[in-house]
This record gives sequence, structure tokens and C-alpha cells, in this order.
Amino acid sequence: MILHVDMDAFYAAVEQQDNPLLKGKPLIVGGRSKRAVVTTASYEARAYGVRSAMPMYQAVALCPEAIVIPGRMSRYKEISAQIMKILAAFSPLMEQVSIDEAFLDIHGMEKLFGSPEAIAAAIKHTIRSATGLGCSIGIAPLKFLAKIASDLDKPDGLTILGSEDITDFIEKLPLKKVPGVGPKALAHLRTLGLNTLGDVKSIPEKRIMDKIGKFGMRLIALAHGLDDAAVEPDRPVKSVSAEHTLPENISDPDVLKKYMLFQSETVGRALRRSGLRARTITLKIKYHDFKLVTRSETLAKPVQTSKLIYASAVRLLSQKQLLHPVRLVGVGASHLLSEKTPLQQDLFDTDAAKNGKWERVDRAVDQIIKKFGKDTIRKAALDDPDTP
Ligand code: TTP
Ligand code: MG
Repeated sequence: MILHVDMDAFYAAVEQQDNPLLKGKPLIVGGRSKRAVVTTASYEARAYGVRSAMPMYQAVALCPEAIVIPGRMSRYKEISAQIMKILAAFSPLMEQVSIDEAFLDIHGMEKLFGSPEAIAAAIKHTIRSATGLGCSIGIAPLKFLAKIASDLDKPDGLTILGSEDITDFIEKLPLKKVPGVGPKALAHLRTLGLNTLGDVKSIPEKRIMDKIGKFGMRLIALAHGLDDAAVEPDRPVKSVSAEHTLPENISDPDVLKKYMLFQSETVGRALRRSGLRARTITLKIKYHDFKLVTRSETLAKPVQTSKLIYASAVRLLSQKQLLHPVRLVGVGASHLLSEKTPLQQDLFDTDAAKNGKWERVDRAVDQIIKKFGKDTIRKAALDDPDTP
């Protein structure tokens, strides 16, 4: 599943947060000159019909009591960076798309954070406690639907579209809401009698292509529920990790290993999706007294396979005896390099051949999970009722 977060009335909300006198009031961020337009407006001002990009004189006419203030870009950037950092902690696959929105690939995160609802609640709660700001979240199997979904229930919204909902949703989705459909394309599509995304399937593809060109292809694919766009982390990924605060402190290494197995799978899958291999594996342990220890090993051959990541994490765990009960455990991978970097493999190295085989197994599993969902395949040890 893909999750899209968009902050509510972002610049205006930051101003209201920084200056309590502005809270609950109609607030417009924008210039005061004759030609100025509204950058954004608080939801209190939107109740009067004020919208982004509206000429300021018109906005003030609609809402004379609105407080108009110029923006403070550096402050918004600062808060934005803080929010993106929070989001990046939820998934290694995070793509920031503007100052106040981002996509997260939450595939395989359910075991760490719970259901999509629980993930969304945790994100909202963390952002609100750190910044005081609200956001809206959309979750869907396809990227473009996640973006549309986050906008459906603003402010403080949450819309989740399951695989079973999307056919119907697409059928009824007004073309205006589809990202990329501007006023011009919309007018063309209307002349063909098309109003919803579902309608696009009802006429020959050529007629659509003739009207709106190449974008028609994408629209037709979307109408069939096909969107191969992936969440693409914009910053080069420097490390990938998964960690878990345990429901109770644990001293039994075998129980910790179950968490580590799951975390290794999450990390491995993130590496494979990003086309990366890791040279260094790190085990992170926080004892009940919050004392943090990390142990790392650098491998002779960079790895991408969940099994090898897990094997390394287990080696790190058994290096030293646990001193106290553990409250948090995590597995991380760093020193990443592209999987296209040639490996110096000994032709007669049977380990290498074996590892190649495991990589193929992982890829097959990834494919199946992508197609049928994560519950279809679980490693044997994860089928234990004690596992999170
Ligand atoms: P948006 O997310 O489009 O708008 P918003 O966050 O103010 O309101 P909401 O998402 O709840 O509908 O844009 C984020 C910020 O980007 C916004 O606060 C101000 C800025 N912005 C511009 O500078 N110019 C614009 O035309 C728009 C739409 C936004
Ligand atoms: Mg926003």
C-alpha cells in the first residue's frame, strides 16, 4: 500500500501555531499589493470561499475580517524538514513531492506499526506532537489514488481505499481530480463525453489519443487501475533500517530473533526495491534503562538477501551476552551500493552461487507479495503465535 500525507493549510497552520493570537481566526497568507494573490488560507478563511491563487482583493472582499500576513518561507522550510524527517522514520521508501506532502511505501510495515489505520494514526500523532500541526492522509494500492485520497476528507482526514474499493472508485472518479488532468485536457475530454475516469474505458483508445496525445495512454492505464509509478526516494538512500519497541522488555534471545527475522525481511525488501546492496549490517539494542548499544559488521560481499541480513544480525546478537532486558531491537543496513555494481565473485565460490539462489528466491517472494499481498507468504518461523 502507498500512503500520501499532505499538511492542512500548511503555511497558515504554521503561522497559527507560532502565534496563538491567530488560532481559530480566518487567516490569509499572501501579499498586500494590488496584484497579489492568496498563497494559502486557514480553514476558517476557506469557510468564506477564500482559496489559494485567488486575487487578494477578491479574498478580502469575501472575508473582510481576515488577517492577512506575508509568508515566512524559511520557517516553513524548517518545519517541512522536521516533518519529512518524521516520515522517513516510518518507511525507508519516502518520496517528498512538495514542501508539505510526501509518499511513503508502507508495504510490509503492518507488522511493525499495525493496520494502515494504525500507521496513519501513528503518523498523525507524531507530527502533531512534534509540530502542533494537522495533516490529511490517503492510503491506496496505487500511487495516484493515494494522492487523491488524501484530499478527500481535509482537514485532519484519513481515507483508505482497499484493493476491493478501487474499481468502483475509479469508475466514479471525476476526471478533474486525476493528477495531470489540467483545464485544457479536461475540456477536450468533455467534448468526447467523458466525465469520470471510468468513462475513459468506454470509447476507443485512439479517439482519446487523438485529442490529448501521449497523456491519453497514461489516462487509459489509470482507468484500468494500472499505475506502475513507485515511491521513489529523492535523496539517495544512505541506510535502511527497521526497529521495534517491544510490548514488554525481553531477555530471551530467541524471541528477539523473531523480531529480527521480520526486520531483516523488511530491510531486504527495501534494498531490493531500491536496487541496492548493503556492505554493513547493524544490530541496535536498547536496554530497559534506555542504554543504547549498536553492533555492526562489514561483510566481504554486499548483501540484499533477507536471509543473509538475518544471518548477520544473529551473529551480531550472539557476539556478546545480553546484559539486561531489552526494550527495543532493530536491524539496519548501510554502506549501500547499487546492485549494478559488479560483485567480485569467485566462479568456484559455492557460497556465491548459493547466495545468488537466495536472491532469486527473495525476488520471487517480492513479486508474489506485490501481486497477492503480504499475507500469502510468511517465513516458517514467523508462523509462531508469539511473533508480533
Ligand atoms: P497545498 O498543500 O496545496 O495547500 P495547503 O497545505 O495550504 O492546504 P490543504 O493542503 O489543506 O488544502 O500547498 C502547501 C503550501 O504550499 C501552502 O500552504 C502554500 C504553498 N502554496 C503556494 O505557495 N502556492 C500555491 O499555489 C499553492 C496551492 C500552495
Ligand atoms: Mg497541504
